[in-house]
Amino acid sequence: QELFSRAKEAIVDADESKALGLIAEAKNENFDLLELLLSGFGAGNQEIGERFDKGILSLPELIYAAEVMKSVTNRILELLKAEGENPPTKKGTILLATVAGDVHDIGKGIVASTLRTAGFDVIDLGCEVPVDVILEEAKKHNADIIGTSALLTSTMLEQKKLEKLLTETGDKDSFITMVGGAPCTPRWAKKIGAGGYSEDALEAVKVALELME
Ligand code: B1M
Repeated sequence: QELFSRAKEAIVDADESKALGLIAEAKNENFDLLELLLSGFGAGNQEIGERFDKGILSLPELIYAAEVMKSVTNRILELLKAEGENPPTKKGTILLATVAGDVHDIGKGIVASTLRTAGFDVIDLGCEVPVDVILEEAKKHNADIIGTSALLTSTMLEQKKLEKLLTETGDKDSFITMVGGAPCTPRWAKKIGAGGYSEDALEAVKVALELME
C-alpha cells in the first residue's frame, strides 16, 4: 500500500505535518484508520526502533520521532472516537497500566482505545505504575481484567511481580491478568501464570472477550 509506505516514511522522517496530512487524506478516502495506524505509522515506529538499536538514530531523534508517533496516535484515536456509533453494551472492566520503570505508553493507548471501542470499561492508569498501586486500583474499580504493558526486557519482570503479589495477597482468583508489549510472548505469559497474552491491539480485544467468557 502506497499510503502505508508514506506513513512509515513520515515517522522515520519525524515529519508531523506530513503525518497529519496523511491522516486527513486517509479519512477522506474512507481508509481504515486503525489499519493505517498499526501497519503504516506502526511500521515507521518499528523502523526507528531498529535504527536506534543499530546506533543510526540518536536518543533525541528517537524521542522526536516518538512524539510524532504519539501525536499521530492521538489524532487517529480522536477521529475513531468521534466516528464511534452507540457504545456497545458493557463487556467488562479492564484496568490497564504500563509497569513501573517503563514510560512506553503508545501501544497501551492503542490497546485502551480498541478495548473501549469493543465495549469494555477501560481504566488507564498511565505509565510507570508500581504493582501495589495496580492491585489497589483494580480493587477500587472492581476490575475483571488487569492488563499490563511492558516494553523493556527489564521491566517485563514487573508482570511476574504482579502475579506473585496477587498470589501472596490471595487475590489471584479475583482478577484475570493479561500481558502485552514487544518483549512479551505467549510463553512468558504462561511461565509467570498470567491469564492471557496478546500480540497487538486487535488481538487484545479477542483475548479479552475470551477471558470474560
Ligand atoms: Co524505547 N525502547 N526506550 N522509547 N522504544 C524500545 C522498546 C526498544 C526495543 C528500542 C530498541 O533499542 N530497539 C528498547 C528496549 C530494549 C529492550 O529492553 N529489549 C528501548 C529502549 C532501550 C529505551 C530507553 C532505555 C532508551 C534510553 O533511554 N537509552 C528508554 C527507556 C525509558 C523507560 O521506559 N524507562 C526509552 C525511551 C523511549 C521514548 C521515550 C523515546 C519512546 C516512548 C514514548 C512513549 O511511549 N511515550 C520510545 C519508543 C517510541 C520506542 C520504540 C521505538 C517504539 C515503541 C512503540 O511505541 N511502539 C521501541 C522499539 C520497538 O518497539 N520497535 C523502543 C509502537 C506501539 C504501537 O507498539 O508498544 O509494541 P507496542 O504496542 C503494541 C503491542 O506490543 C501490543 O499492542 C500494541 C498495539 O498493537 N501491546 C499490548 C502493548 N501493550 C499491550 C498490552 C496488552 C496487550 C497488547 O494487554 C494488556
